[in-house]
Amino acid sequence: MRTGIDYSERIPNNVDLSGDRRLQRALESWQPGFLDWWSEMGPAVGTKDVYLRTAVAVGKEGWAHFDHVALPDYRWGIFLTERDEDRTIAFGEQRGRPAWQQVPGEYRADLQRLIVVQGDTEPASVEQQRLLGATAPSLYDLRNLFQVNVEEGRHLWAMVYLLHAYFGRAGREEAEALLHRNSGSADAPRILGAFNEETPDWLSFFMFTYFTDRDGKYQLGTLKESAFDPLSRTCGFMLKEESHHMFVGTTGIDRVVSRTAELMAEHDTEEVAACGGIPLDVIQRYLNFHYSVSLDLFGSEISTNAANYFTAGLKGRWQEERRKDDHLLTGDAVYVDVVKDGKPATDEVPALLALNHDLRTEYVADCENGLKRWNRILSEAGVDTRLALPHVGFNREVGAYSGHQVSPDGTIVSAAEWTSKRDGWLPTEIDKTHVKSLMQPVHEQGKIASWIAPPRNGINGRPFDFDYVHFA
Ligand code: BYC
Repeated sequence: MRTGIDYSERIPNNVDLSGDRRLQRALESWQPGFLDWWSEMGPAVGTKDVYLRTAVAVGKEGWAHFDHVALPDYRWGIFLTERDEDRTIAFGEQRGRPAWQQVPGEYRADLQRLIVVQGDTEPASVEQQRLLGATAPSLYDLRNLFQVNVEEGRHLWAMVYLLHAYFGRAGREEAEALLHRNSGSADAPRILGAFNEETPDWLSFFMFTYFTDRDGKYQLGTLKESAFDPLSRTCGFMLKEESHHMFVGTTGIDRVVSRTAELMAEHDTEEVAACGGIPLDVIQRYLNFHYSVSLDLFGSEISTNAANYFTAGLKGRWQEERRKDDHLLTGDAVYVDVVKDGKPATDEVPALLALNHDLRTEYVADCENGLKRWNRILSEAGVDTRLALPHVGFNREVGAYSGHQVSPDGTIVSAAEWTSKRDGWLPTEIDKTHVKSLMQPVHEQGKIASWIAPPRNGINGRPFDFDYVHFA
């Protein structure tokens, strides 16, 4: 297999597309629909060019090339990590057998479903972020928005390739449907809840890229373990790109928190709204919202779907090969969250049924790292207030806590108490209006909006005041 990527091809790829004329033609006939979708749903801001990262190889070193690219010339391609001829299945009933290069008939429907759900999230996030370009706080941030969006578009290509190459006519139909569903649409919404929410401002964008893209990291990590080798290799390469998206979220929230702390010190007040900043309690409410809707993306704590996917070898656990057990889990039991007698409690259940809970637990521990960072920034600035993750049961619509009203500290409260306290816990209309009022574009090189600190470093060794974007 070639590892370098040839950009003179209509669809750059490292899967020898030209060796399969039928598949190549099928994907070429999907391409115009994708380009129409991008021009209708991609970033709504006219640019001459943007300083973007493009994948040029899939190896460990030097896989990316940075340059100014005119968006009409941007090329989305199909890139899988290199094939390991000796790869064996790491878990489930077929553990130890060679990884599958084709889809076994009995798992066709389940694998297709997993790929469609994964594929559906990618264009959804681009749709959600469509209007953000008009209010970017700096050229650096605008460039990052474009980077995230073009790569989400590429991740759609990744799933569409699998659907076309391995799932026949049904796969081609699903690939079409991926372009027809739309985030927030009443008639044809995206599949998972969080992807139908709005991302109307940059604080939401940073929260989304911190919390929701991080679900992506964990879900892709489990699909990378899949016995279906092309899916595993596709997700392996997507994960490389994904880490920049989470970096945008992590450092974006760093910079908002820093600026808020700076304004608090300068004006000796927590009420920084009047000084053009975002108060810490507003940041906390945005965090509560994005974390809780992202937790819903893990499905129910107890899930026969997840058990079946695991036993069949379709979807593993986070870092499956590092786990010290039999990778079958038939005799194991674990504790999961339940609600008992009106209180959050735990119950012992077969480990196989608790795999969504297992993955969510890994995710929650990872999310805590962000909180540590942001609280360190506050502490170093001499601010006593701390940000915190709300309880996992807070504001949930999927799983054990759905149907219960849980406060951020984990107490189950009455519907009346929830309603009376909700405005202290989730973003209010006043919060959103204030944040929106701050969203004034800053398009001057080296300048930044009032509500956010500049980044410590630029992209690819460039300074913050680099000309990341040229406008049309
Ligand atoms: N919304 O056994 P259950 C990313 C459905 S993000 C709506 O509880 P299961 C990205 C479920 O489909 C990562 N429906 O859960 C981030 C099932 O329906 P059926 C995306 C939901 O199946 C940022 C029923 O409820 N990738 O990459 O174990 C930017 C019972 O299901 C929801 C994946 O999610 C929900 N939240 O797990 C860009 C990986 N939750 O089948 C990109 C692929 C559950 O009975 N997907 N349901 O009709 C999966 O592994 C699983 O489908 C889920 C659900 C983890 C989502």
